[in-house]
This record gives sequence, structure tokens and C-alpha cells, in this order.
Amino acid sequence: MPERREKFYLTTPIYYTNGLPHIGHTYTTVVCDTVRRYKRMRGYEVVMTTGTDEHGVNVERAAKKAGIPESEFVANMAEAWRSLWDELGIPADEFVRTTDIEHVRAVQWLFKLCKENGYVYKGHYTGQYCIYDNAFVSDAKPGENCPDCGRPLETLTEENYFFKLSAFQKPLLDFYRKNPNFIQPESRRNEVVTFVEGGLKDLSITRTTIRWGIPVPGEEPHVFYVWFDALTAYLSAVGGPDYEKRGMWPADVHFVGKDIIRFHTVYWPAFLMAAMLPLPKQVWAHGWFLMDAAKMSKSKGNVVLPRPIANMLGMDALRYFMLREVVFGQDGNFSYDALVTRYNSDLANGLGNLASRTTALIEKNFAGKVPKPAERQPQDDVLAKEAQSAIGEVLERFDKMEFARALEAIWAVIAAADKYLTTEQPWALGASDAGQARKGTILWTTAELLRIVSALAHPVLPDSTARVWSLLGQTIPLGSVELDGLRWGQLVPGTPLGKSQTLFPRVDKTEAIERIEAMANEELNSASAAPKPASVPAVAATPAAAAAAPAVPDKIGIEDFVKVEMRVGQIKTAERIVGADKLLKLTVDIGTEIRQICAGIAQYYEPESLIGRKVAVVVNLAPRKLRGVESNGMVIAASVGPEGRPVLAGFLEDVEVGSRLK
Ligand code: ME8
Repeated sequence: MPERREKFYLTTPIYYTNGLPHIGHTYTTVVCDTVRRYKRMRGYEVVMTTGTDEHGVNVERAAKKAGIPESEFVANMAEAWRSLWDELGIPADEFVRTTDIEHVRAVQWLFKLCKENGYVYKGHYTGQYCIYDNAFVSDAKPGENCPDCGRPLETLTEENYFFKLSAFQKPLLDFYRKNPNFIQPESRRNEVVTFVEGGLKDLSITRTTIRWGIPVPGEEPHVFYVWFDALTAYLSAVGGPDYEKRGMWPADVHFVGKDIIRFHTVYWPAFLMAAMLPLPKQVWAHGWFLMDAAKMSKSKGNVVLPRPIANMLGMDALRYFMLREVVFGQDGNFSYDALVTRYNSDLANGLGNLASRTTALIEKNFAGKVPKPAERQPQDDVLAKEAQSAIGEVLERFDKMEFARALEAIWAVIAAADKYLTTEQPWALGASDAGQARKGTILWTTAELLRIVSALAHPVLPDSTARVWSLLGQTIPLGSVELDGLRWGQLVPGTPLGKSQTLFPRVDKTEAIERIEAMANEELNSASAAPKPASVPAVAATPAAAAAAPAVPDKIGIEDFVKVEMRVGQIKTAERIVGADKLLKLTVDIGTEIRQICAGIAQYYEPESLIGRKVAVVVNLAPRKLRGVESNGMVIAASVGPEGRPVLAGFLEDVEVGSRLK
């Protein structure tokens, strides 16, 4: 715990505004938020910056396509990014937009310093340029594709201001040597050092072919190269030219993906050295979340959105999955299957179950007040020791950004407590004085363990741990608890428990995935129809809130009913979908065409038995994907009994295919 509140400044990348956030961006922001919460619990004064990178030819083109001015386009997008981070509980302390006037001034100021110090000159440059990555590709030949994104390069010749990057080869190598932790992880550091040792070419830092950028003062039509512009956002967010007043610069850590490590570890420190400004202390480059072994991107159509997951399982479930499943620094695969499996096993059955077992037993046996521990037995001490030693280990893991290891250590303690309860069986002890005393010791022990676990896991699971915390009757906000003061034995007997609640309701995997996918399709459709921030639904406050059926209005008018077009359809083919136990893929003749429709009836109908059957079909439902399979319409079925067994609606008389239902 620092004597005086030490400052800690951390950043995510400043994301591009020509797309909306997917779970790749969410990952970096969640990591940053986790470290922010952790550092606050270690007593630091923390500022976290994120924001939007709003200039460049991509934005020019996207705004043109949308038929609105660039300024309106980026304002909408910035709001969409900012409000999503707020909804997901990972808000910025400083949200910087590269169109902010303070930022514009900071970029012009940085350029002036570099120029005054002799590191900027005017020249011409011809090269192959990737308009998607906003970068010239050195050594590329005309007609080639971009080695990073695979899209065609364009030949550009420009009068530019150049930055003397070549002058910084030695200073950068010296800096890396003196600051061995500057680039993390180690493997990335070696990559960067080798690159710099290979020699650095001067870098063009202004453009005349782009209009939508920050003007170089007195040098119109020059505007700044987007990376000179965007990197400066880290500094402008905490004061720009007046950074000393705020006292946050230099940054303690820039979290980035491995795709942009060179910009952060070569260009950025070189710009700062040229301007004689302090350098950031660390750049942490993590790996990618992959979908089917490919990097997620809008152009590949394989993006996963965070909001539907948060709506279905709660944001804590997504945070837990991302930090537990992937070793920080390495690439990892994303799959809904693995996500829901983790949710059910580690959260619903693990933490959730331990909390509900413990508090229900305290309610029942001790009138809802934390019992007083009596004489201890060796097995109580073993558990206490495990929890106490987890504290040190978890702090060490967090300090090294080993999030998966930190969570493993916490969940090992949860598993030990589960086993302890199962062995000690407090529910089987009688109501005699001795029985009550033993019960009290056992339940105090698991409650105390839960208290420690909640504090340790709070940076990763802020919402659910705070709920466990208040279940245990703790009143100071969990986020302000000092981890350095956390010790076994601080749970006060007699504390009244908070109101009981379910933390992580168990979910049916197939159904949960179907719901997430349906919400994602809806969001993608509405985002492409109207790229306005408010057009997408907000995150539900509690996990699985979306699982509850949407409220049905009391009465609807005929004008609402006629919006639904239903027809008689005839099933032509039916087959199972690999990996989706409940779904059948049908082709259905609706009179005017044959449609592919997915129906959740696989557990009750054999595919062969359906061929030729006439069914009622909603034909004007927007197409959506279920488990990756397109479904274009909906087959109507009754939902029978508590398990919701589907029974297909049919007709008692023969009816013509395509007839409308009214
Ligand atoms: O590069 N897996 O912005 P950007 C993990 N504007 N992380 C991912 C990811 C994935 N599949 N996809 C994206 C830019 N990311 C520039 C940055 S900074 C001064 C300017 C994360 O919108 C990861 O952090 O393309 C990556 O570096 C960043 O999003 C790229 O965001």
C-alpha cells in the first residue's frame, strides 16, 4: 500500500470509428478495467483512458457512404463506443476523441516540439499505401496486397513532412536495454528489438491526399498522419501541453493488441524522445481472440458482439471467460460453447453455489446472522491456510498480469471450500449445543472464505462479487476495500446477512447460445440499417434477464396483428444440425418459394417423420442465424408443459400450400 496515493495511468488503444466494438476490443478494455480496479484496491489513484480514432480516409469514405458529414458520422460512432463501454460497466475515466479541440492542440504542439528540436523535414514520398491500415507498406511493389489485411495497396506520391525516425535507432535500442520491462510479453520484445536492429527509415507524418485530418498549422493542405495523431491522444487525455499539472504522464502501461505493437514501441517513444517528453513505462501487447482460427473482423463476417453475451449471462461471465480461458499475451479461441460451459461450471456451480449453500444454511440455522466460530478442528485450519495463502499468490499474479493464474488460484480455494462443506455436512449436524457450535464453525469458515474470495476476484467480477459481499452483510463498498489489509479472520460474528439472491442462474447451453445468436443478429441488422448509437438494445441489468419471456402487452390492435404474415407451408426436407441438439434445419415450401427455416424441435420429432407435413409458418420474420445456420421464417408450435415441449401446429383438413392464415 503506497504511503501517499501513488498515481497509475493506463490506456486502451484509441479505437477506429469505422466499425463498432466487438469482443476483441472488449477484451482490451476489460483487461484495462480489471487492472484499474485492482490498482485502486491497492491504494493507487488511477486513470484509465480509452477513446476513438476519428480521422483518416476510411472515415471519409464511410461518412460518404452513409451520406452524412464526417463530423456527424464520427460523433455518432464515438457515442456508440462510449455508451457501450458505459453499459458494459467498463467506462473510461477519460474518453478522448481525436476530433476534440484539446487533442488537436496537443498534436500540433507535439509536432512543433519535434520540429524545433530538428527532427522534422519536408520531402516527397512515393509508396504503396494501405488505406485500411492507414500505413505505407515499405518494400511493397505496385499491385501487391497489404501483408497485414490482404487488401489491395494503392500507389501514393505526396509532399510530406518527414520524421527522422532513423536518428532513433540507437536511442531506442538503449532504451529497451535499460528498461527490459518496457515491452511485454518477452517474445514481443525480441521481435521489436530485431526490427529496430534491422534499421529504421524516416517516416512521413503528414498527408496532402487526405482532407479529414488535423491540419498542420500554416501548412494547409497538410494534415497529420493518423498514427502521429492517434498516439498523441494518450497524452492529450491527461492534459496535453499541460500534462505536468495533472501529474498522470508518463503512462504506466499502454494495453494494445499485437497488431499495433510497432506503432507503440517504436514510433511513439521516438516521437516523445524527439519532443524531449517522458516515455511511457510499459507497452503490453496481448494476443488475438480468434473465431475458427481466424482473426475476428467485420470484413470476414465473423465478429462476436459483447452486448448479447452480457444480456444473456451477465458481463461478469464474459469477463471471467476472457481472462480465465486465455493466457494473457497469447492468442485464444472464442466459442459460445466454451463460454457457456465455463459459466455453468465455474460460476453457477462454483462461486454461485458456494455462496447460496453457505448463506442458506446460515439463514436456516443462525437466523441470518454470521455465526460465531467455536473450537477449531485441523480441517478448518487447512482451509483457512489455503485461503490466506491465496491472497499473496493472487496479488502476485495480478501484478504480473497473469489473470488466468490468479483466477485459477481463487477457484482452487472455492473448490476446496465446496469439498469441505460436502465432507463436514453441516446440514446433517443436530441442534444440540455441540451440533450448533460445530455448524457455526463450519459456516463461519466458508463465509469467511467467500468474503476473501469476493475481494480477490472483484477486479475481474465486479458485479457478482459485490453481490456476494453484500450477501455477507458487508457494508463498505467492495471496490474501496484495500487488498493489502485483507486477512483471514476479519469476518465479524453477528453480522446480519444481506438479502438472498441468485447470482448465476444455470442455463441450458443450446438455448442460451440460440438466444445470444438471435440477439446478435438483431443487433447487427439494426446497426447496419441505422448506424445510430441509440438503435440497439441496452444491456440487461442482471444475468439471464433476457431468458425471461419478453413482456406481452395486454391487448394489441388488429393493425399489429396484420403485420405478421402466416402461411401454410409444407416441409420438404429435415435434418439435424451438428452441435445443436435442439435444432432441425428444414426446407419448407410456402407456395411462392422454398425457405430454409431452423426449428427447435429436434428432441421431439424425428426428421424423417416431418417430410410432407403441413405446418403454420411466419414468413415475414427477418432472417437470422441460429448456430451459424440461416433461418428465414418460423414454424409455429405450441409450448407444452413446464419443459416447453414443442407440438407443431397443423390443420384438421387438407389445405393448399401457401394459403394465408388470418
Ligand atoms: O488499431 N482480439 O484501432 P482498432 C483481441 N485506431 N484484440 C482485438 C481484436 C481481436 N480479435 N480485434 C481488435 C487501431 N482488438 C488504432 C489504434 S492507438 C493510438 C490507435 C483490439 O479499432 C486490440 O487491442 O483497429 C487491437 O490492438 C485493437 O483492438 C485495434 O483496434
